[in-house]
Amino acid sequence: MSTEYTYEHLAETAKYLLERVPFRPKIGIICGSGMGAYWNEGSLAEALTDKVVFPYNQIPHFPESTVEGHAGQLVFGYLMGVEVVCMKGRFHHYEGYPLWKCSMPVRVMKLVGISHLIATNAAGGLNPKYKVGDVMLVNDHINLMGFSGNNPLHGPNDERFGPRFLPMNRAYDKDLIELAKKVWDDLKLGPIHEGVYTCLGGPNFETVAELKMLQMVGVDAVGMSTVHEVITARHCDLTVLAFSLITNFCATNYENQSEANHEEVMDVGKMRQDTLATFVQNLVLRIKKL
Ligand code: R1P
Repeated sequence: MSTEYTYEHLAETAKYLLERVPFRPKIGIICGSGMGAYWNEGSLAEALTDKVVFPYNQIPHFPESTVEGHAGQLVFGYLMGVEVVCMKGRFHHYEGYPLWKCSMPVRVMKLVGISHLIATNAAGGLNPKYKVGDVMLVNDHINLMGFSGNNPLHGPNDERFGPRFLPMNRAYDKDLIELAKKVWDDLKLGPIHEGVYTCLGGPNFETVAELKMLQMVGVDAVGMSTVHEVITARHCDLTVLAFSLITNFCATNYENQSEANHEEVMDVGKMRQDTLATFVQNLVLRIKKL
């Protein structure tokens, strides 16, 4: 973590929030582009009761959302009676933020008391079995930006957050994946996938050659987030579940005339928001019982 935000800075942020929220959340939920980051009506954050809402620009030491139309709110509340905190919108590297800044809210959520993190994202499907609107539980990732040393944990390590060196081979909790599959099946929501996610820097979508390469190395879904948040979450010992909503299918040949665009990503998110909200509501109920 950069020395710009010390443990004390983030403890100050957590104190500010805790002084204004009458309960402690158990589960943190990052609502990405496919889950109401950009809209209110029908979004998961809207379903919370007894909400306490903090616009990001009013939280001490928090970055500001720069994506147009991006809500940028931290919402505390109850989901099916379970204490949660939702990030309504996240920070991306392409907005100009270093990765440690993109993922600092994960540390803040840890400091306000969460033990579990549910990270959601919108992603392009590379696995030919996937269809637009499908959900993929992330069972692993490839930290491509990390290959060149761009890592949220780069810089001095503060042991109060976690160790200098950390394993990542069990980053996505197997029990939570099984629980999520069971919840999905019990709700009879159709097929659900498990696969490998990767994050590129964005903001441009991928070239055909890049997508072909990613497919070759075993990537099932590609986006521009989540990986650095999960690294930061595992560093401070949070139990992690992540899933991708497949919002577009990646063109891996030059004959395909379709072009990825953000409007399509949001449209598919809106189309699937009720299903995903039902899924997450039932999931948090089950996690609470663990
Ligand atoms: C592109 O449409 C946007 O959707 C995804 C990409 O990362 C990018 O920001 O958003 P989330 O990963 O925040 O869901």
